[in-house]
Amino acid sequence: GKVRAPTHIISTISDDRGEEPCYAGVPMSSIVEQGYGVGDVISLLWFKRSLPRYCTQFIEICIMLCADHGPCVSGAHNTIVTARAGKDLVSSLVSGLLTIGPRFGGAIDDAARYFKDAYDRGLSAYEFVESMKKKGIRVPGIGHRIKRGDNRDKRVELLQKFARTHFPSVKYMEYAVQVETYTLSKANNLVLNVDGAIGSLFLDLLAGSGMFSKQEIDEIVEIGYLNGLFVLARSIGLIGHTFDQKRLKQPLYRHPWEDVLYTK
Ligand code: Q5B
Repeated sequence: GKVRAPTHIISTISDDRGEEPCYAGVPMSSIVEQGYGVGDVISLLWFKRSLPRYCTQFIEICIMLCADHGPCVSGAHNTIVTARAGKDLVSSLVSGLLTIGPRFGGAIDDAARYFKDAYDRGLSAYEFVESMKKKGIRVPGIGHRIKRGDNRDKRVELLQKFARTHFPSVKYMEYAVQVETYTLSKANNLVLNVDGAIGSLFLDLLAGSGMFSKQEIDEIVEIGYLNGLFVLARSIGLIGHTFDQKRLKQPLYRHPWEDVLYTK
């Protein structure tokens, strides 16, 4: 009989060999003709399944809300400096993307991991926060440079409002709110931030939609899919900042001496 040569790559999310490309088995014509959106495409290519409308809408809201947060955040700053150094679009974009990490925008996966672990183990907010403090770990998804207890992040409120209206359960998000209530009693800047809101609410989406087994949820949380939402979203804004600087013909950036503390 025929002997199949071993392949060097295994791929399960898309196929371009036929008359039209397919995402997780769904042909491109269906995607276009049935009015799929970006949330549906993310569902197919990341989660390999079609998710209910409220889930894809939630994904799209995350993308829209995280697309940009002004020129002063780490990512936009890097992109602006790079664009002003005369670099091309891709260089300017990746220079901004490279700042995404545990402090800036890339705390979503860890927020999901820690909130899930603490909630599933039945820890009170007090026990969770104090145990993190003992380990010297900042609570991912908590804290912001400019948002405060008396100046909440509107993005977080919008995500919470949507989920409270459409999700079957928001138990992880309510737990994150309990954590926030406790951290706010310690310091006014320790609010639930956009990373923490998305991390906790995505746990609710995974657990409440009935579309994922327990094993699949554990794998998604362990691999860390969710920072991808911020990376994807913020790319939109970083590309915008690149075009903005080029359009404005901004010169090479040099940081002013007065803003540096020169010391021995
Ligand atoms: N403290 C975000 O810190 C920030 C604590 C904490 C316990 C915490 C910090 C943090 C976890 C990571 C996280 C996502 C670095 C943030 C984002 C997207 C963005 C960005 C934008 C956008 C801010 C002062 C005191 C210290 C600390 C304590 C702080 N955070 N304790 N758990 N989580 N959070 N990142 O203001 O006793 O004085 O030593 O790492 O979730 O990135 O808009 O800017 O869309 O672009 O620099 O929204 O919270 O505060 O470092 O001076 O700390 O609070 O231990 O205590 P700050 P620090 P002490 S959303």
